Amino acid sequence: MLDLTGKNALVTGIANNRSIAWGIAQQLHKAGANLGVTYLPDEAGRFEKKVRGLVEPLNPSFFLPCDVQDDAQVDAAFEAIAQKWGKLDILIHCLAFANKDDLSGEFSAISREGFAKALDISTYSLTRLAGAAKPLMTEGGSIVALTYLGGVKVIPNYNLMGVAKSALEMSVRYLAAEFGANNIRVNAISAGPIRTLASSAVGGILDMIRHVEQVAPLGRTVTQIEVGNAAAFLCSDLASGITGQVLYVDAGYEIMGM
Ligand code: 0WD
Repeated sequence: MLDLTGKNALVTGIANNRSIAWGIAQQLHKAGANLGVTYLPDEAGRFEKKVRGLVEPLNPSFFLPCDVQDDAQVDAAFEAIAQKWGKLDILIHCLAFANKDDLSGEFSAISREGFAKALDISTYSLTRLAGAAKPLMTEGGSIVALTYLGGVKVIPNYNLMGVAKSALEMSVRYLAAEFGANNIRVNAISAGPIRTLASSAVGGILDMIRHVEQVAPLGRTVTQIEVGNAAAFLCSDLASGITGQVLYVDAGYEIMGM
């Protein structure tokens, strides 16, 4: 039933084999989608080498640098997608950044620069990428962004990223309202805590995971593959009536009051 054969899917945010985006890429591939991958370039080329080797078995149609803070790179990536595929069906937004100092300590100490950078990379980038994807989604489409409970409730140390995720979830709703006329659905997955490069910057991530293991109805946190399965569902025709939603993939933690 879940079939993405012939769908062209752009996956952002793969940093290594722990990345949630890697779990999503594998499950989209398994469901039959053609993959295109963008990575965050750095001067030493570390990411490029690592990520290229990782995604090779999934035969991506292209592998492109795309720092979402750089408009020229975003435009070049979508130009390349238009050339290669003509149409795009799926966009996965799976990236975020905040300075480590802004993920601990006093919330009121967050700097103007730190705030602007975190919101630019983690939040505005969804709108920027969605705007670039829209003209290529000529047969409708599905956009999925990754969020976290810290955008709805106060989670110790999540601090600035909580504001970024809150704004991201609202961006999902505004984009869904605008894109509905083009049959483009926009949703978010709110994932439970998973050990990754990005989450290691959040102070006490292991304590968060232990707490979830004690409290969540399923008695554990989730895996990248489980998030990937939910993303594949949201991108498939099985979810054709779902847009503007935040789907919790968190072993049920969100329903608990204590
Ligand atoms: O517990 C978790 N890990 C959760 C993560 C729970 C709920 C949600 N999420 C979200 C994150 O906030 C993010 O939106 O999932 C998404 C993916 O995060 P991840 O898989 O935990 O983290 P990671 O594997 O580090 O991938 C994020 C990547 C970056 O890695 P680093 O660690 O180097 O920042 O986002 C990319 C980069 O590859 N990235 C960028 N990509 C393009 N342009 C940029 C940028 N400017 N900055 C970071």
